Amino acid sequence: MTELERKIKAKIPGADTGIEVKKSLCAICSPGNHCGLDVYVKDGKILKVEGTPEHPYNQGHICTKGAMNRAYIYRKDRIRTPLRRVGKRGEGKFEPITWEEAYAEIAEKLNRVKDDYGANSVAFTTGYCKWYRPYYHRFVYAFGSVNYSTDDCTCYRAMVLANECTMCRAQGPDIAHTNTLMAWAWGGFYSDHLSVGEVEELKARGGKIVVIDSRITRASQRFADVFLHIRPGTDGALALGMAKIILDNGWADMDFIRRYTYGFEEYAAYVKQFDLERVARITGLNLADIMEATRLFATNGPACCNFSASTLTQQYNGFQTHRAILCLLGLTGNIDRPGGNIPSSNTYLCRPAGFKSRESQYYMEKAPDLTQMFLYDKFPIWYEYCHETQAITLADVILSGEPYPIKALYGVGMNFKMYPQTDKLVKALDQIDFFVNTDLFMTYTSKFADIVLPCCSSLERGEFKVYPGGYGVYTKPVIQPLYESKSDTDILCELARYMELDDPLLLEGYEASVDYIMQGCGLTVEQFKQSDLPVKMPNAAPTPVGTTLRNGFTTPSGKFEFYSNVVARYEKSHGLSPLPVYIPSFADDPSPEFAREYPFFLSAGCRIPNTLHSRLHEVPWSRAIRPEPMVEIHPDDARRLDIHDGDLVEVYSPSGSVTVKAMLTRRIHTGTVEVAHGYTEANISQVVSDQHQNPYTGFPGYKASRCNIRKV
Ligand SMILES: Nc1nc2c(c(=O)[nH]1)N[C@H]1C(S)=C(S)[C@@H](COP(=O)(O)OP(=O)(O)OC[C@H]3O[C@@H](n4cnc5c(=O)[nH]c(N)nc54)[C@H](O)[C@@H]3O)O[C@H]1N2
Ligand SMILES: Nc1nc2c(c(=O)[nH]1)N[C@H]1C(S)=C(S)[C@@H](COP(=O)(O)OP(=O)(O)OC[C@H]3O[C@@H](n4cnc5c(=O)[nH]c(N)nc54)[C@H](O)[C@@H]3O)O[C@H]1N2
Ligand SMILES: [Mo]
Repeated sequence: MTELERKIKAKIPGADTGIEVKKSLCAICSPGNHCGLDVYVKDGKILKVEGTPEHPYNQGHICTKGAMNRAYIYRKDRIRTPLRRVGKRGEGKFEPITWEEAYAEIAEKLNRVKDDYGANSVAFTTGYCKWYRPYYHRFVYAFGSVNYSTDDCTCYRAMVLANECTMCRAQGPDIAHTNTLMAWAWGGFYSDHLSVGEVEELKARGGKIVVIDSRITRASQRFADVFLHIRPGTDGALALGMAKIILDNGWADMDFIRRYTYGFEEYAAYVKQFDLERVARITGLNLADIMEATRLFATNGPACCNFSASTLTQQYNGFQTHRAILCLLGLTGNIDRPGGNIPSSNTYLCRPAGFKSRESQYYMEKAPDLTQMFLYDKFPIWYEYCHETQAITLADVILSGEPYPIKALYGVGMNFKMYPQTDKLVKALDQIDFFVNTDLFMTYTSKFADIVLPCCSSLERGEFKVYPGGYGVYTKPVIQPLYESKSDTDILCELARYMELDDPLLLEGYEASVDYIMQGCGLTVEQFKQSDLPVKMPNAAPTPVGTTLRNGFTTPSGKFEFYSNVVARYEKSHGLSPLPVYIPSFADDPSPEFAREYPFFLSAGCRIPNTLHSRLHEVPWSRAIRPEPMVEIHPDDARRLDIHDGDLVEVYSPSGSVTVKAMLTRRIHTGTVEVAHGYTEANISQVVSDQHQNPYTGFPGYKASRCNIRKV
């Protein structure tokens, strides 16, 4: 009996079941997780999934979403064949076509736009899915267009830009060796389940935890020694106020500041404005709590802080809020030392794994003239560091035809609902001649496409993935792709052949590209495929703590920059500030009339445990947990507006509205409302203006934008 058979027998006693347990990974949620899965398969069908106990990363754990893999993969709206639109855009009428017809038509149309208008007139974009990105990026550059964009235009990248302008690209908290954690806008229980374990351990060994959140959460209730229940969008003021307290009390690490930092004098002078009373007024917190949180952080070190992948940066002041928080770590010397925040380098797909790959070289060697990206002049910090178009204002670019017409749009997992003021983008589509989308499901967005291509899920394909600790894995399909679906990289490769792209490596396919990217790491795709589980890379060598302090930061001064030399270049031209300033979340429209008409602050998309963005709302199991989209309202506001639990309420702004049921809760502040995102029947992104953008990064203000509510 094989080990596998023994395992099945142990789990299903007495059975000669014909069931095989195969290894794969769950790609439903962020690339930061991608937990190992044991998939039970019989007759080519998935029966159920469990976490893989011997997987080095998740060690058997999976979350609510991971447990839904089977229901997700067998969603009723899986696309079965390539489709050509026969009805109006959005109507959902299609005819099935063959892959050959689809490729031929796409190749012909895209190459025609390139001939008539130039390659940049085809915009390429992708949603949240990450696994095919380097391959897709190179595909776009091989075609000759600079217009490659991803969900980075609203997620993660702004935090990375703030890191880069302050210290280095990637960094993270060393919770295993810390004494105090600042859990700042940390949604671990819902958004990052594997991060909870080490916080539990910190608590168990007597460490201190400060939770700073705009709602009462499971983390605030379970972990907080001090809980700062802050008003949304005011975190920058809190961070600067904490800096003043640290300086006034002599808690700053002056030795660290002298040796490793730049611009301290200017920063210290600026934070003087943030006295405790003013900060308490702005944030809605009480003085004693702010004092106590600051004391713990500054005197019970080493201390560290999680990073907020999107929440704190999806705000008008987001970039500077993240910088202000980093500056607290610099001020107390909690950088690149055990228990502080440690610089790291990403290996592949935003994951640090302790070895280097040639990921960016792989696509950058084909890059066209990047200064031709649209909005190049508008968000200089973005374009300083990022090799992608900031796509949030895609609708404006299409509608204005500036700086050049966009005639075709090629989407891979594109989801309009990710974009603020979604209807504007939908309207802009009228001016696009040709739109292709690739997805597993017939989504709201795909209904607008001229050609829809069916891709398959992670359990139906092979993909490469790295994990912390020096691991890499190349998965094998556990079932055949359903219907006529294919893996995204196979689709792109076959299309590249039809388009006659001049790129032999790309035409060789995904595996050859992975080999190119991982060259020098010690293993090839063929060798990875020998193992069902992640294998340790022979050449993995984690960077020791303290290396960055020794070698210097990646800023222009080589120091930790309180005063950013890169931002300073755009101070006069763009009105940007080199210091981590606090600007209220409605500085772009501070008029009293606007505040009167739209008195509520909206959080448009707090994470909920039963879905990832739009992906699981259509899975019945997930719907059963939360059958309808809801707006959360504080009971005091509800009483004033005569709103009761379950009443229909319109949430609106000048940009749009949704009508949803009210859910009364004391977890949030009065004057704020929260609506989860990704629902087709109530798309909250619609209510957020696409012009309400962070001036440094272009990120939309999904958190703390203004709205009003009324009973309908
Ligand atoms: N209102 C609001 N909007 C937001 C946010 C918010 O908080 N509030 N958050 C922003 C953030 S942080 C992010 S990351 C984005 C997420 O943005 P989205 O891109 O909207 O994320 P998803 O809905 O997960 O995925 C998009 C599409 O990819 C498809 N898909 C899944 N797997 C695959 C695959 O393997 N291949 C292909 N081709 N397609 C696949 C899914 O079916 C789905 O239709 O949303 C942003 N938009
Ligand atoms: N279940 C689930 N998990 C996900 C996702 C998902 O859609 N569903 N999406 C994935 C993606 S793409 C991302 S980017 C991450 C995001 O992951 P997180 O950053 O964890 O996202 P949120 O849960 O929106 O926000 C975290 C916490 O910040 C709080 N918060 C909101 N506004 C403010 C504010 O102004 N100040 C402060 N101090 N706190 C605030 C929220 O109440 C919440 O408790 O999640 C990933 N994981
Ligand atoms: Mo995200």
